Amino acid sequence: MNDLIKTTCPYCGVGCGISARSNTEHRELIVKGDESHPANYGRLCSKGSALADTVGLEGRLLTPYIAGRSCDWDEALTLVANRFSRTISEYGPDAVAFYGSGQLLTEDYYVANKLMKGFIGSGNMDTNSRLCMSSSVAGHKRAFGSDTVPGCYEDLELAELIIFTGANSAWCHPVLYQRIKAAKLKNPNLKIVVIDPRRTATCEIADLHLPLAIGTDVLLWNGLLTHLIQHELTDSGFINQYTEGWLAAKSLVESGYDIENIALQCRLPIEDVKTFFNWFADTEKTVSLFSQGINQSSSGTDKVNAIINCHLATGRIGKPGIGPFSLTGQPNAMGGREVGGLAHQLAAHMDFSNPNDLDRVARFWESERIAQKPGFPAVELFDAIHEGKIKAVWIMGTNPIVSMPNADKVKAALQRCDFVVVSDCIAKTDTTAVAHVLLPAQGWSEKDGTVTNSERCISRQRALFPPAGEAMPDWWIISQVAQRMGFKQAFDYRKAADIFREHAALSGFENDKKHGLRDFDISGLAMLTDNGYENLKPTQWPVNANYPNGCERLFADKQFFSKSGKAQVIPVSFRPPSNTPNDRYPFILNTGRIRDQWHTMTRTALSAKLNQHTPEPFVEIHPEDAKHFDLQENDLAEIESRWGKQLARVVVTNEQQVGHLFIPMHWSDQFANLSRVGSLVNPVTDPQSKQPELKHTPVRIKAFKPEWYGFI
Ligand SMILES: Nc1nc2c(c(=O)[nH]1)N[C@H]1C(S)=C(S)[C@@H](COP(=O)(O)OP(=O)(O)OC[C@H]3O[C@@H](n4cnc5c(=O)[nH]c(N)nc54)[C@H](O)[C@@H]3O)O[C@H]1N2
Ligand SMILES: Nc1nc2c(c(=O)[nH]1)N[C@H]1C(S)=C(S)[C@@H](COP(=O)(O)OP(=O)(O)OC[C@H]3O[C@@H](n4cnc5c(=O)[nH]c(N)nc54)[C@H](O)[C@@H]3O)O[C@H]1N2
Ligand code: SF4
Ligand SMILES: [Mo]
Repeated sequence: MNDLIKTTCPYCGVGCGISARSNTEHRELIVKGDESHPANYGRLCSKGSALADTVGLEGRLLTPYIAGRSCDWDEALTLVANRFSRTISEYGPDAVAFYGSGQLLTEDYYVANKLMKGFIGSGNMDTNSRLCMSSSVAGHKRAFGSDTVPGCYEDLELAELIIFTGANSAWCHPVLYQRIKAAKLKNPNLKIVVIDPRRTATCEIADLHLPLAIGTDVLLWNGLLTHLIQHELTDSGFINQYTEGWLAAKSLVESGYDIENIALQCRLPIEDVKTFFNWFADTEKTVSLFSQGINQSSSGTDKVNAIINCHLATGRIGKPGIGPFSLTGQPNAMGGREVGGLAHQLAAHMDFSNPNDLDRVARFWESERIAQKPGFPAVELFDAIHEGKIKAVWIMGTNPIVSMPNADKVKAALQRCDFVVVSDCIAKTDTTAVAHVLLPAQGWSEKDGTVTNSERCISRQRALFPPAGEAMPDWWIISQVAQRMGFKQAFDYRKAADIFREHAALSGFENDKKHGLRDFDISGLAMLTDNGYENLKPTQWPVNANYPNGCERLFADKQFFSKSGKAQVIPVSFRPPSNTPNDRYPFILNTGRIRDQWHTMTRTALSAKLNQHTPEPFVEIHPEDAKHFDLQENDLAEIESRWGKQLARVVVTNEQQVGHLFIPMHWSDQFANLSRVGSLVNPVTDPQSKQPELKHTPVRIKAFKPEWYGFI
């Protein structure tokens, strides 16, 4: 075994540190939690612990391919560069697009974004983070003037009330959940509230579970704000000095959000709603954790602001043990926000909405062709491909034929697109199946770079093995194409450290009182030597002259990043989801995750240990509904929406509410036909964030009788 190497887990946004020993000859690996890493202090969950099972060469994409034929790098890169250049010269820059991922490293992501927005000159770079974090991004920008997650993990151990809302952290952020569980054992005063339509594993430590009707979060939080106002429990000193918009928000919630009405519409017992309101009112040290039950909604941005409003109304932000806290999903969801992976962002927390930002980034990149307007967000991007407006697309580190809503349309769009390039580590996925060119990317354990977790902590991922076959780092692949498109100088990177330094320098470029302050500033790392990068310890941004060693908690000084420097209370009113159940589609389909699988299972399915519990797609249904629709446990059921169809095994459980179904997002057509839940999911999006409503689609369900029964 080789010497110990420290790296970071490639799964969830907790961002656990790993200490690994590898045997490069046999591609064997021993992983342990890194005891010195501030995210996990040595802990790992089932997925992190099983990483050694996923690093074999089986199923890997080992060489580039053109139209199913294996080829060398030069031929593939030249073809990609030529086809993109030709499409741009014939149809303009907006006829091409990149679709990236929060599973790319910061360095990869930075280069992809720079090429599309800075040099191709189109805003058409979006990412799977649109499906994941964009409502939080939009909510933070509205409230703080910046996309800031102010708190840190330590706050969870200092809190006396933790609210999990739309977050099943026991399964999705397991090490954070374990930290909270340990904190509760130590501090019996710590109360836990779970707000989730399902009774999830997270409820195991809950003192109160509020199984609200899907999509009604704004009602509940506006109800809380009303309660705080009516009982004079707001912090008027903080509101007057440090916020704007209070009166508008206050007058909006003063009618219609009384507790009886809230309980009725959210379908919650009034006593439980009262308990929640009283606990919040009485507990200064409150952390509100939120994730996809909040973000993936047609009112996702409003849900985020409804939560933040209650924190601003009570001055509960920027203090130890206190704050609204958006959990990031992917290992580098936060890094993607830093580099500007979403189609409306530029880079380094600058975006198209500010002409000064546009000019600044153009000067920094020394580019004369920087895009002038935002590109298409994910759902519209695939629609534009379907309509033939976008004629060449490059997909990197994501599997949209499985993970997008209205996924059959996404598949059809890619099948009819003139030129589809896919960079992946795995040879056979639903998306690689429709690619004209496949580019083999180095995966976790081979690639080198940085990721940023939910608490803004930048950690290194380090190579443990030589690359699989001819796989190359994503940043190298993108830079090589850029160079062949004529942008040699701007993409002449030799190593990941070169890119990191440039990204760090941009974050500090004209980031001052004179030009306007931006929260994301790691200029303190811009001069990092190669050796310094190699040995970089986990560090929380900002890292600059004020915070040379990083900063745990933002907004301690109550300075926000809006024009006035004040936080914004945003008046939000409840809007029900646009597609509601009807006679034809009487159920609401909710979707999400299970403990032992990661997304579309390209990696976790390689581990026998992780696979053993749930071999097939399943649908959870309440016993009453099962009875009414004549479904038994283990039956095969057909679930159908206006958009598509899926087959799944029936699981009858009281954890579901009557009228709701739950199907995990993980299965793809690599496992069986009609396995993708994305086929069913409606493509409705939030008007601000353009994030799709992945947790609310009207569907129907019936027992599936295979046709061949009829023939026997
Ligand atoms: N095991 C595992 N862990 C993962 C992942 C994985 O694939 N597998 N993926 C990672 C990624 S990318 C992400 S984004 C995170 C996601 O982490 P989470 O957001 O915690 O996971 P989800 O299961 O998508 O959804 C959370 C909960 O939202 C609830 N919900 C649905 N609708 C509503 C609603 O209207 N209101 C409220 N309050 N709740 C609602 C659902 O019932 C569900 O239990 O997990 C990360 N961690
Ligand atoms: N119905 C429903 N749909 C959802 C969700 C939901 O809750 N419900 N959640 C949404 C959310 S939050 C997310 S984040 C998405 C996730 O959805 P996806 O991003 O589509 O899912 P993954 O399976 O993680 O896809 C990652 C792909 O990148 C490859 N890969 C891994 N590492 C690398 C690398 O370093 N380089 C390259 N080039 N490729 C790599 C993997 O092999 C895999 O094929 O799904 C979204 N879709
Ligand atoms: S909690 Fe997340 S980051 Fe930590 S080991 Fe598990 S999957 Fe990896
Ligand atoms: Mo995500």
